[in-house]
Amino acid sequence: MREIRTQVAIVGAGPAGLLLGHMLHLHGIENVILEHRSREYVEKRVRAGVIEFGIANLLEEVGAGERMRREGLVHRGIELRYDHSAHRIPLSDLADGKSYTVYGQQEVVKDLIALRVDQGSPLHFETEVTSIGDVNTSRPYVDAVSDGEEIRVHADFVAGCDGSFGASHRAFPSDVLRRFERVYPFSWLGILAEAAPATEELIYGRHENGFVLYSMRSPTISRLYLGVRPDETLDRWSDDQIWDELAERLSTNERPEVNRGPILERGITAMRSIVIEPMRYGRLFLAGDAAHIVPPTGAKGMNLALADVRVLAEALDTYYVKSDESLLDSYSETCLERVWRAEEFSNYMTQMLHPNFDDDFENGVQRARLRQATRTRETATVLSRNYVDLNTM
Ligand code: RFL
Ligand code: PHB
Repeated sequence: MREIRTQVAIVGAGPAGLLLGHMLHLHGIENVILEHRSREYVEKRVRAGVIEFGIANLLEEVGAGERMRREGLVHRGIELRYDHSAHRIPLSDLADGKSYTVYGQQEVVKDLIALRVDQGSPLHFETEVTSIGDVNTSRPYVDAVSDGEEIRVHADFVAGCDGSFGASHRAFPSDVLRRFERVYPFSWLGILAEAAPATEELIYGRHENGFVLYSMRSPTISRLYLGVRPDETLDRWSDDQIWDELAERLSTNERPEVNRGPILERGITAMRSIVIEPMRYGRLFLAGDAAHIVPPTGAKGMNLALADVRVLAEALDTYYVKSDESLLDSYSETCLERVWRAEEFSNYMTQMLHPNFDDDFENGVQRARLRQATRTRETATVLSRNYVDLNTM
């Protein structure tokens, strides 16, 4: 077995693990990142697209925001569509002038990997972490396998940034860990298409057939989603059926519908809310999707992940500089307060925009919520603040 010694072992090279590695590097803290997948796979995985105001500033402050500032699309509002009419929420006007940036998660990941490679810091792809041990001692370790070779990384701390299918939380004893979960009775069918977006701002729609979202990645690439049944499969949808359904759900009396084009990518995502408490056990810290999942309706997942890492990087720096463990001790509590706020907002957006096919009372409540969000300044203000900057306000 090959043995490596470092200060912080990081499991996973998603946005959370990569930003943590970079911030620790800036603080002069040695770290090793272990990633199960290949570099190519990680850089191509199409996921989130919305970056909050404060998180965009964070990326810029740490030197990882240059291309995002150049190529990202700055948005100041969203549109809510229901009952065949369109209502703009002027997010920036209602949230102290703040805006959000549309920039693909895989672009953030590419930028962070490029920085890491330039710095020459260790980042091992195709290296699967199989277990994490001794986390309740001052010498935890991480075991991994790479191309048949076994590796043990000895570290002062372990960061579990291994996402929703990760295994790091298994190192928590079962009587310590609590898991809170809600499964929603729908999934999202998402497409990435080579087509100029027919809208300048994101559109979230509630149609009697289901949820719809019009998003984008660039002036020539659109990203759209349909709410579908939880057991839906892609083979039941031809390209034309997808476009027809999008057009129908987006139709209003006065607006353009969709611009069609070749579909580059498609996928189905189940919708869940999960929180794991606590986010720390001994010297193992969870961050990002490894600790919490939100349904994508509030666009919070990546933002939450990056915000966790900011707290963790500062806590580790304080420990190494001042031998002060107080921020490590408060890490879980500090993060969980914000995590539950994001869970609440994501749940609110999800429940408001996905019609319920079995419960007309619920449908009446949803439409009342939409009217309130679009007609009442106070409600629109809360929605705006949560949408543009929940994680750093
Ligand atoms: P990731 O990105 O899942 O990265 C975890 C990494 O860990 C690796 N891994 C392992 N490595 C080594 N050994 C093991 N045993 C390992 N097990 C796992 C994995 O290969 C992976 O590379 O987690 P991270 O860093 O916490 O980042 C979280 C975000 O990816 C996630 O929250 C967002 O994508 C959620 N999300 C959105 N978030 C937003 O903020 N705004 C959005 O607009 C938004 N839209 C979305 C989304 C997620 C979606 N899907 C597909 C779930 C839209 C969709 C459709
Ligand atoms: C996306 O562009 O992929 C996107 C945008 C907003 C969301 C979810 C996903 O709420």
